Parts: sequence; structure tokens; C-alpha cells
Amino acid sequence: MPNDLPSIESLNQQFGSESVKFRVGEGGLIQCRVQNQFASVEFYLQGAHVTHYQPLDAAPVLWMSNVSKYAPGQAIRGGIPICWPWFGAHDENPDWPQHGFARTQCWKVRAVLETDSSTEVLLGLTESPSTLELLNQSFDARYRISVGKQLTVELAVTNTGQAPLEKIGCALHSYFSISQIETLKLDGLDGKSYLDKLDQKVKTQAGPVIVDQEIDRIYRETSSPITISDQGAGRQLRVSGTGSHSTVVWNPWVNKSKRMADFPDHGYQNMICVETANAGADVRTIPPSETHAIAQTIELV
Ligand code: TA6
Repeated sequence: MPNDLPSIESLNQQFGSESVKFRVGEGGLIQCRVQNQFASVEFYLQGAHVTHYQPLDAAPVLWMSNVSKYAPGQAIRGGIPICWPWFGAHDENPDWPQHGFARTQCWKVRAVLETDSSTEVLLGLTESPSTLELLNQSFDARYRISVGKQLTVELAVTNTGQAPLEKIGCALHSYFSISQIETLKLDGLDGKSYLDKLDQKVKTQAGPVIVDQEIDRIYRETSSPITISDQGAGRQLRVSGTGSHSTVVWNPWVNKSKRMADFPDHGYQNMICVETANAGADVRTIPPSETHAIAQTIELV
């Protein structure tokens, strides 16, 4: 655990309020709980990782593994991991952390903004000796968690160096809780081409996405909202993105679930990942002094 972590007391003194409270969470990691008239949200400073989103009078929206690790430098399983500055395996160094380092770094709280329409927490991450080993460039990353009638998470990264930040991949890797996989339907991807990562073939989506096996797909040229219909629970979610032209859809199904120590063997039956991304051909270059922002908004329909 980095030794420059703020104390819970100092965080509550500087940023706490009736709606925003910091506490020691699982594994001794620092957790923040936002509870306002719209919803409750929990996140950890490690990874700026949202682990809970529950609109008022509704069931939790995000899926969390009940066997997730909570330890410094270990990715938390479920919720909304931030994949940055690459998505998946690193192009040249496959033994580097999958999905980059943002989800295992400790982010700093920069501001809290409370209005009648939302509670916003702003977190920040800049280069450090550990990130410079993996990305030898400076940056200023800001993550805004906005809790209102919808939940919006936005990652904005400014290139504070002298050279372009190239081939930056990213995903707001959201795990959604569903009642049963058999009755799940995703609308909004009909006709879109996608890279099927299971056989590396490019295919075209015909109609809604249903899940009856492992799926791991990077949909291309996506722009419209995706509707997650959990017919078993009689609930629909709308997921929309900005700053992104690719959407990842993933369900590990049974065999891959069993291979992941932090994923319950049958967890695949109650989750789907719909990720607003800059993945595949949608990776971005951020010139010096410029900023790229990507955001996902989640709302109950
Ligand atoms: O977003 C889908 C994916 O790239 C899958 O291939 C699977 O690896 C998933 O991410 C989870 O990755 P993680 O590193 O969190 O186990």
C-alpha cells in the first residue's frame, strides 16, 4: 500500500458531507460511499473503482464477484474497472498487466461537487515511478463519478508531456447484474461488425445479442445507446457512451469462469459486461497538451 495514502479522517474532513463518506473497505482499501436522493454508489480509491450502483427503490445495477480480491495492486473483480492506457494484453509486452495500470493505481480525491441534480466526485492520477516503468510519459488523468438520475463515469486524460501519447487503449469495463443469462437481450448493435476475440474473425451482428456461450467481442463503429433487457427481472438499462467508437461485450461462460480464481464458477449466469471502449482500431493518440475524454452513462429505463 503506498505510504502517502490520506487518512480516512482527513478525507472526510476535506471532502466528506452528509452524502459523501469515506471508510475502510474490504481488504483495508479506502472506500467512498455516495448516498443522495437518487442512488447509492460505492467506489475504492484503488483504481477509482466503482463497485456498487443502486438507484433509489431499485436493485443493484452492477455485478460484483463475491470472491474478488481486495488487496493493494490487485484488480477488483466486477463493478466498473478502468482499463487504461491499453485494453487487453499490451501489444509489445504481453507479460505486462492486462488492461493497463489505471485499475490498480491509487487515485487521489481532487474535489466533490454537490448540486440539486447530482453528487460528483473527481479523482486524479498522474505519472509515478511505477507508471513510468509501463508508460514512460507524463499525463494527468481525471475520473469523474456523477451520481444523479443516471450514473455517469468519465475518464479525461491530458497529455502533459512533450511527445504524443500514442495507441492509447481504454475501456470503462462495466459488469452489469442480471437475473438469469438465458433471458438477457442486448439491443443497439444490430448490423454492427465485430471482432470475435475467440476466433479472431470479423463478423456482423444480426439482431439482438443473446448469450448462450462464452462471448468476447469488440463491436466497431458503435455510437448509439445499448439497451440491456433483463427479461427475468423485468428491467431494462440503457448504456450510452461518448468519446468511444467501440463497445466490448463479454461473458466468460462456465469454463472460463472456473479458470478465474476471483470469479465464482456460476457467476456467468448473472452478469454481462458492456464496455464503452477505445479498443482495437479505436485506440487514440493524444497530442501534447491535448485531452481525450471517454464516458459511460448508465440509466434505468
Ligand atoms: O473485456 C473482455 C476481456 O478483455 C476478456 O477477454 C477478459 O479477459 C476480461 O476482459 C477480463 O479481464 P481481466 O483482466 O479483468 O480478467
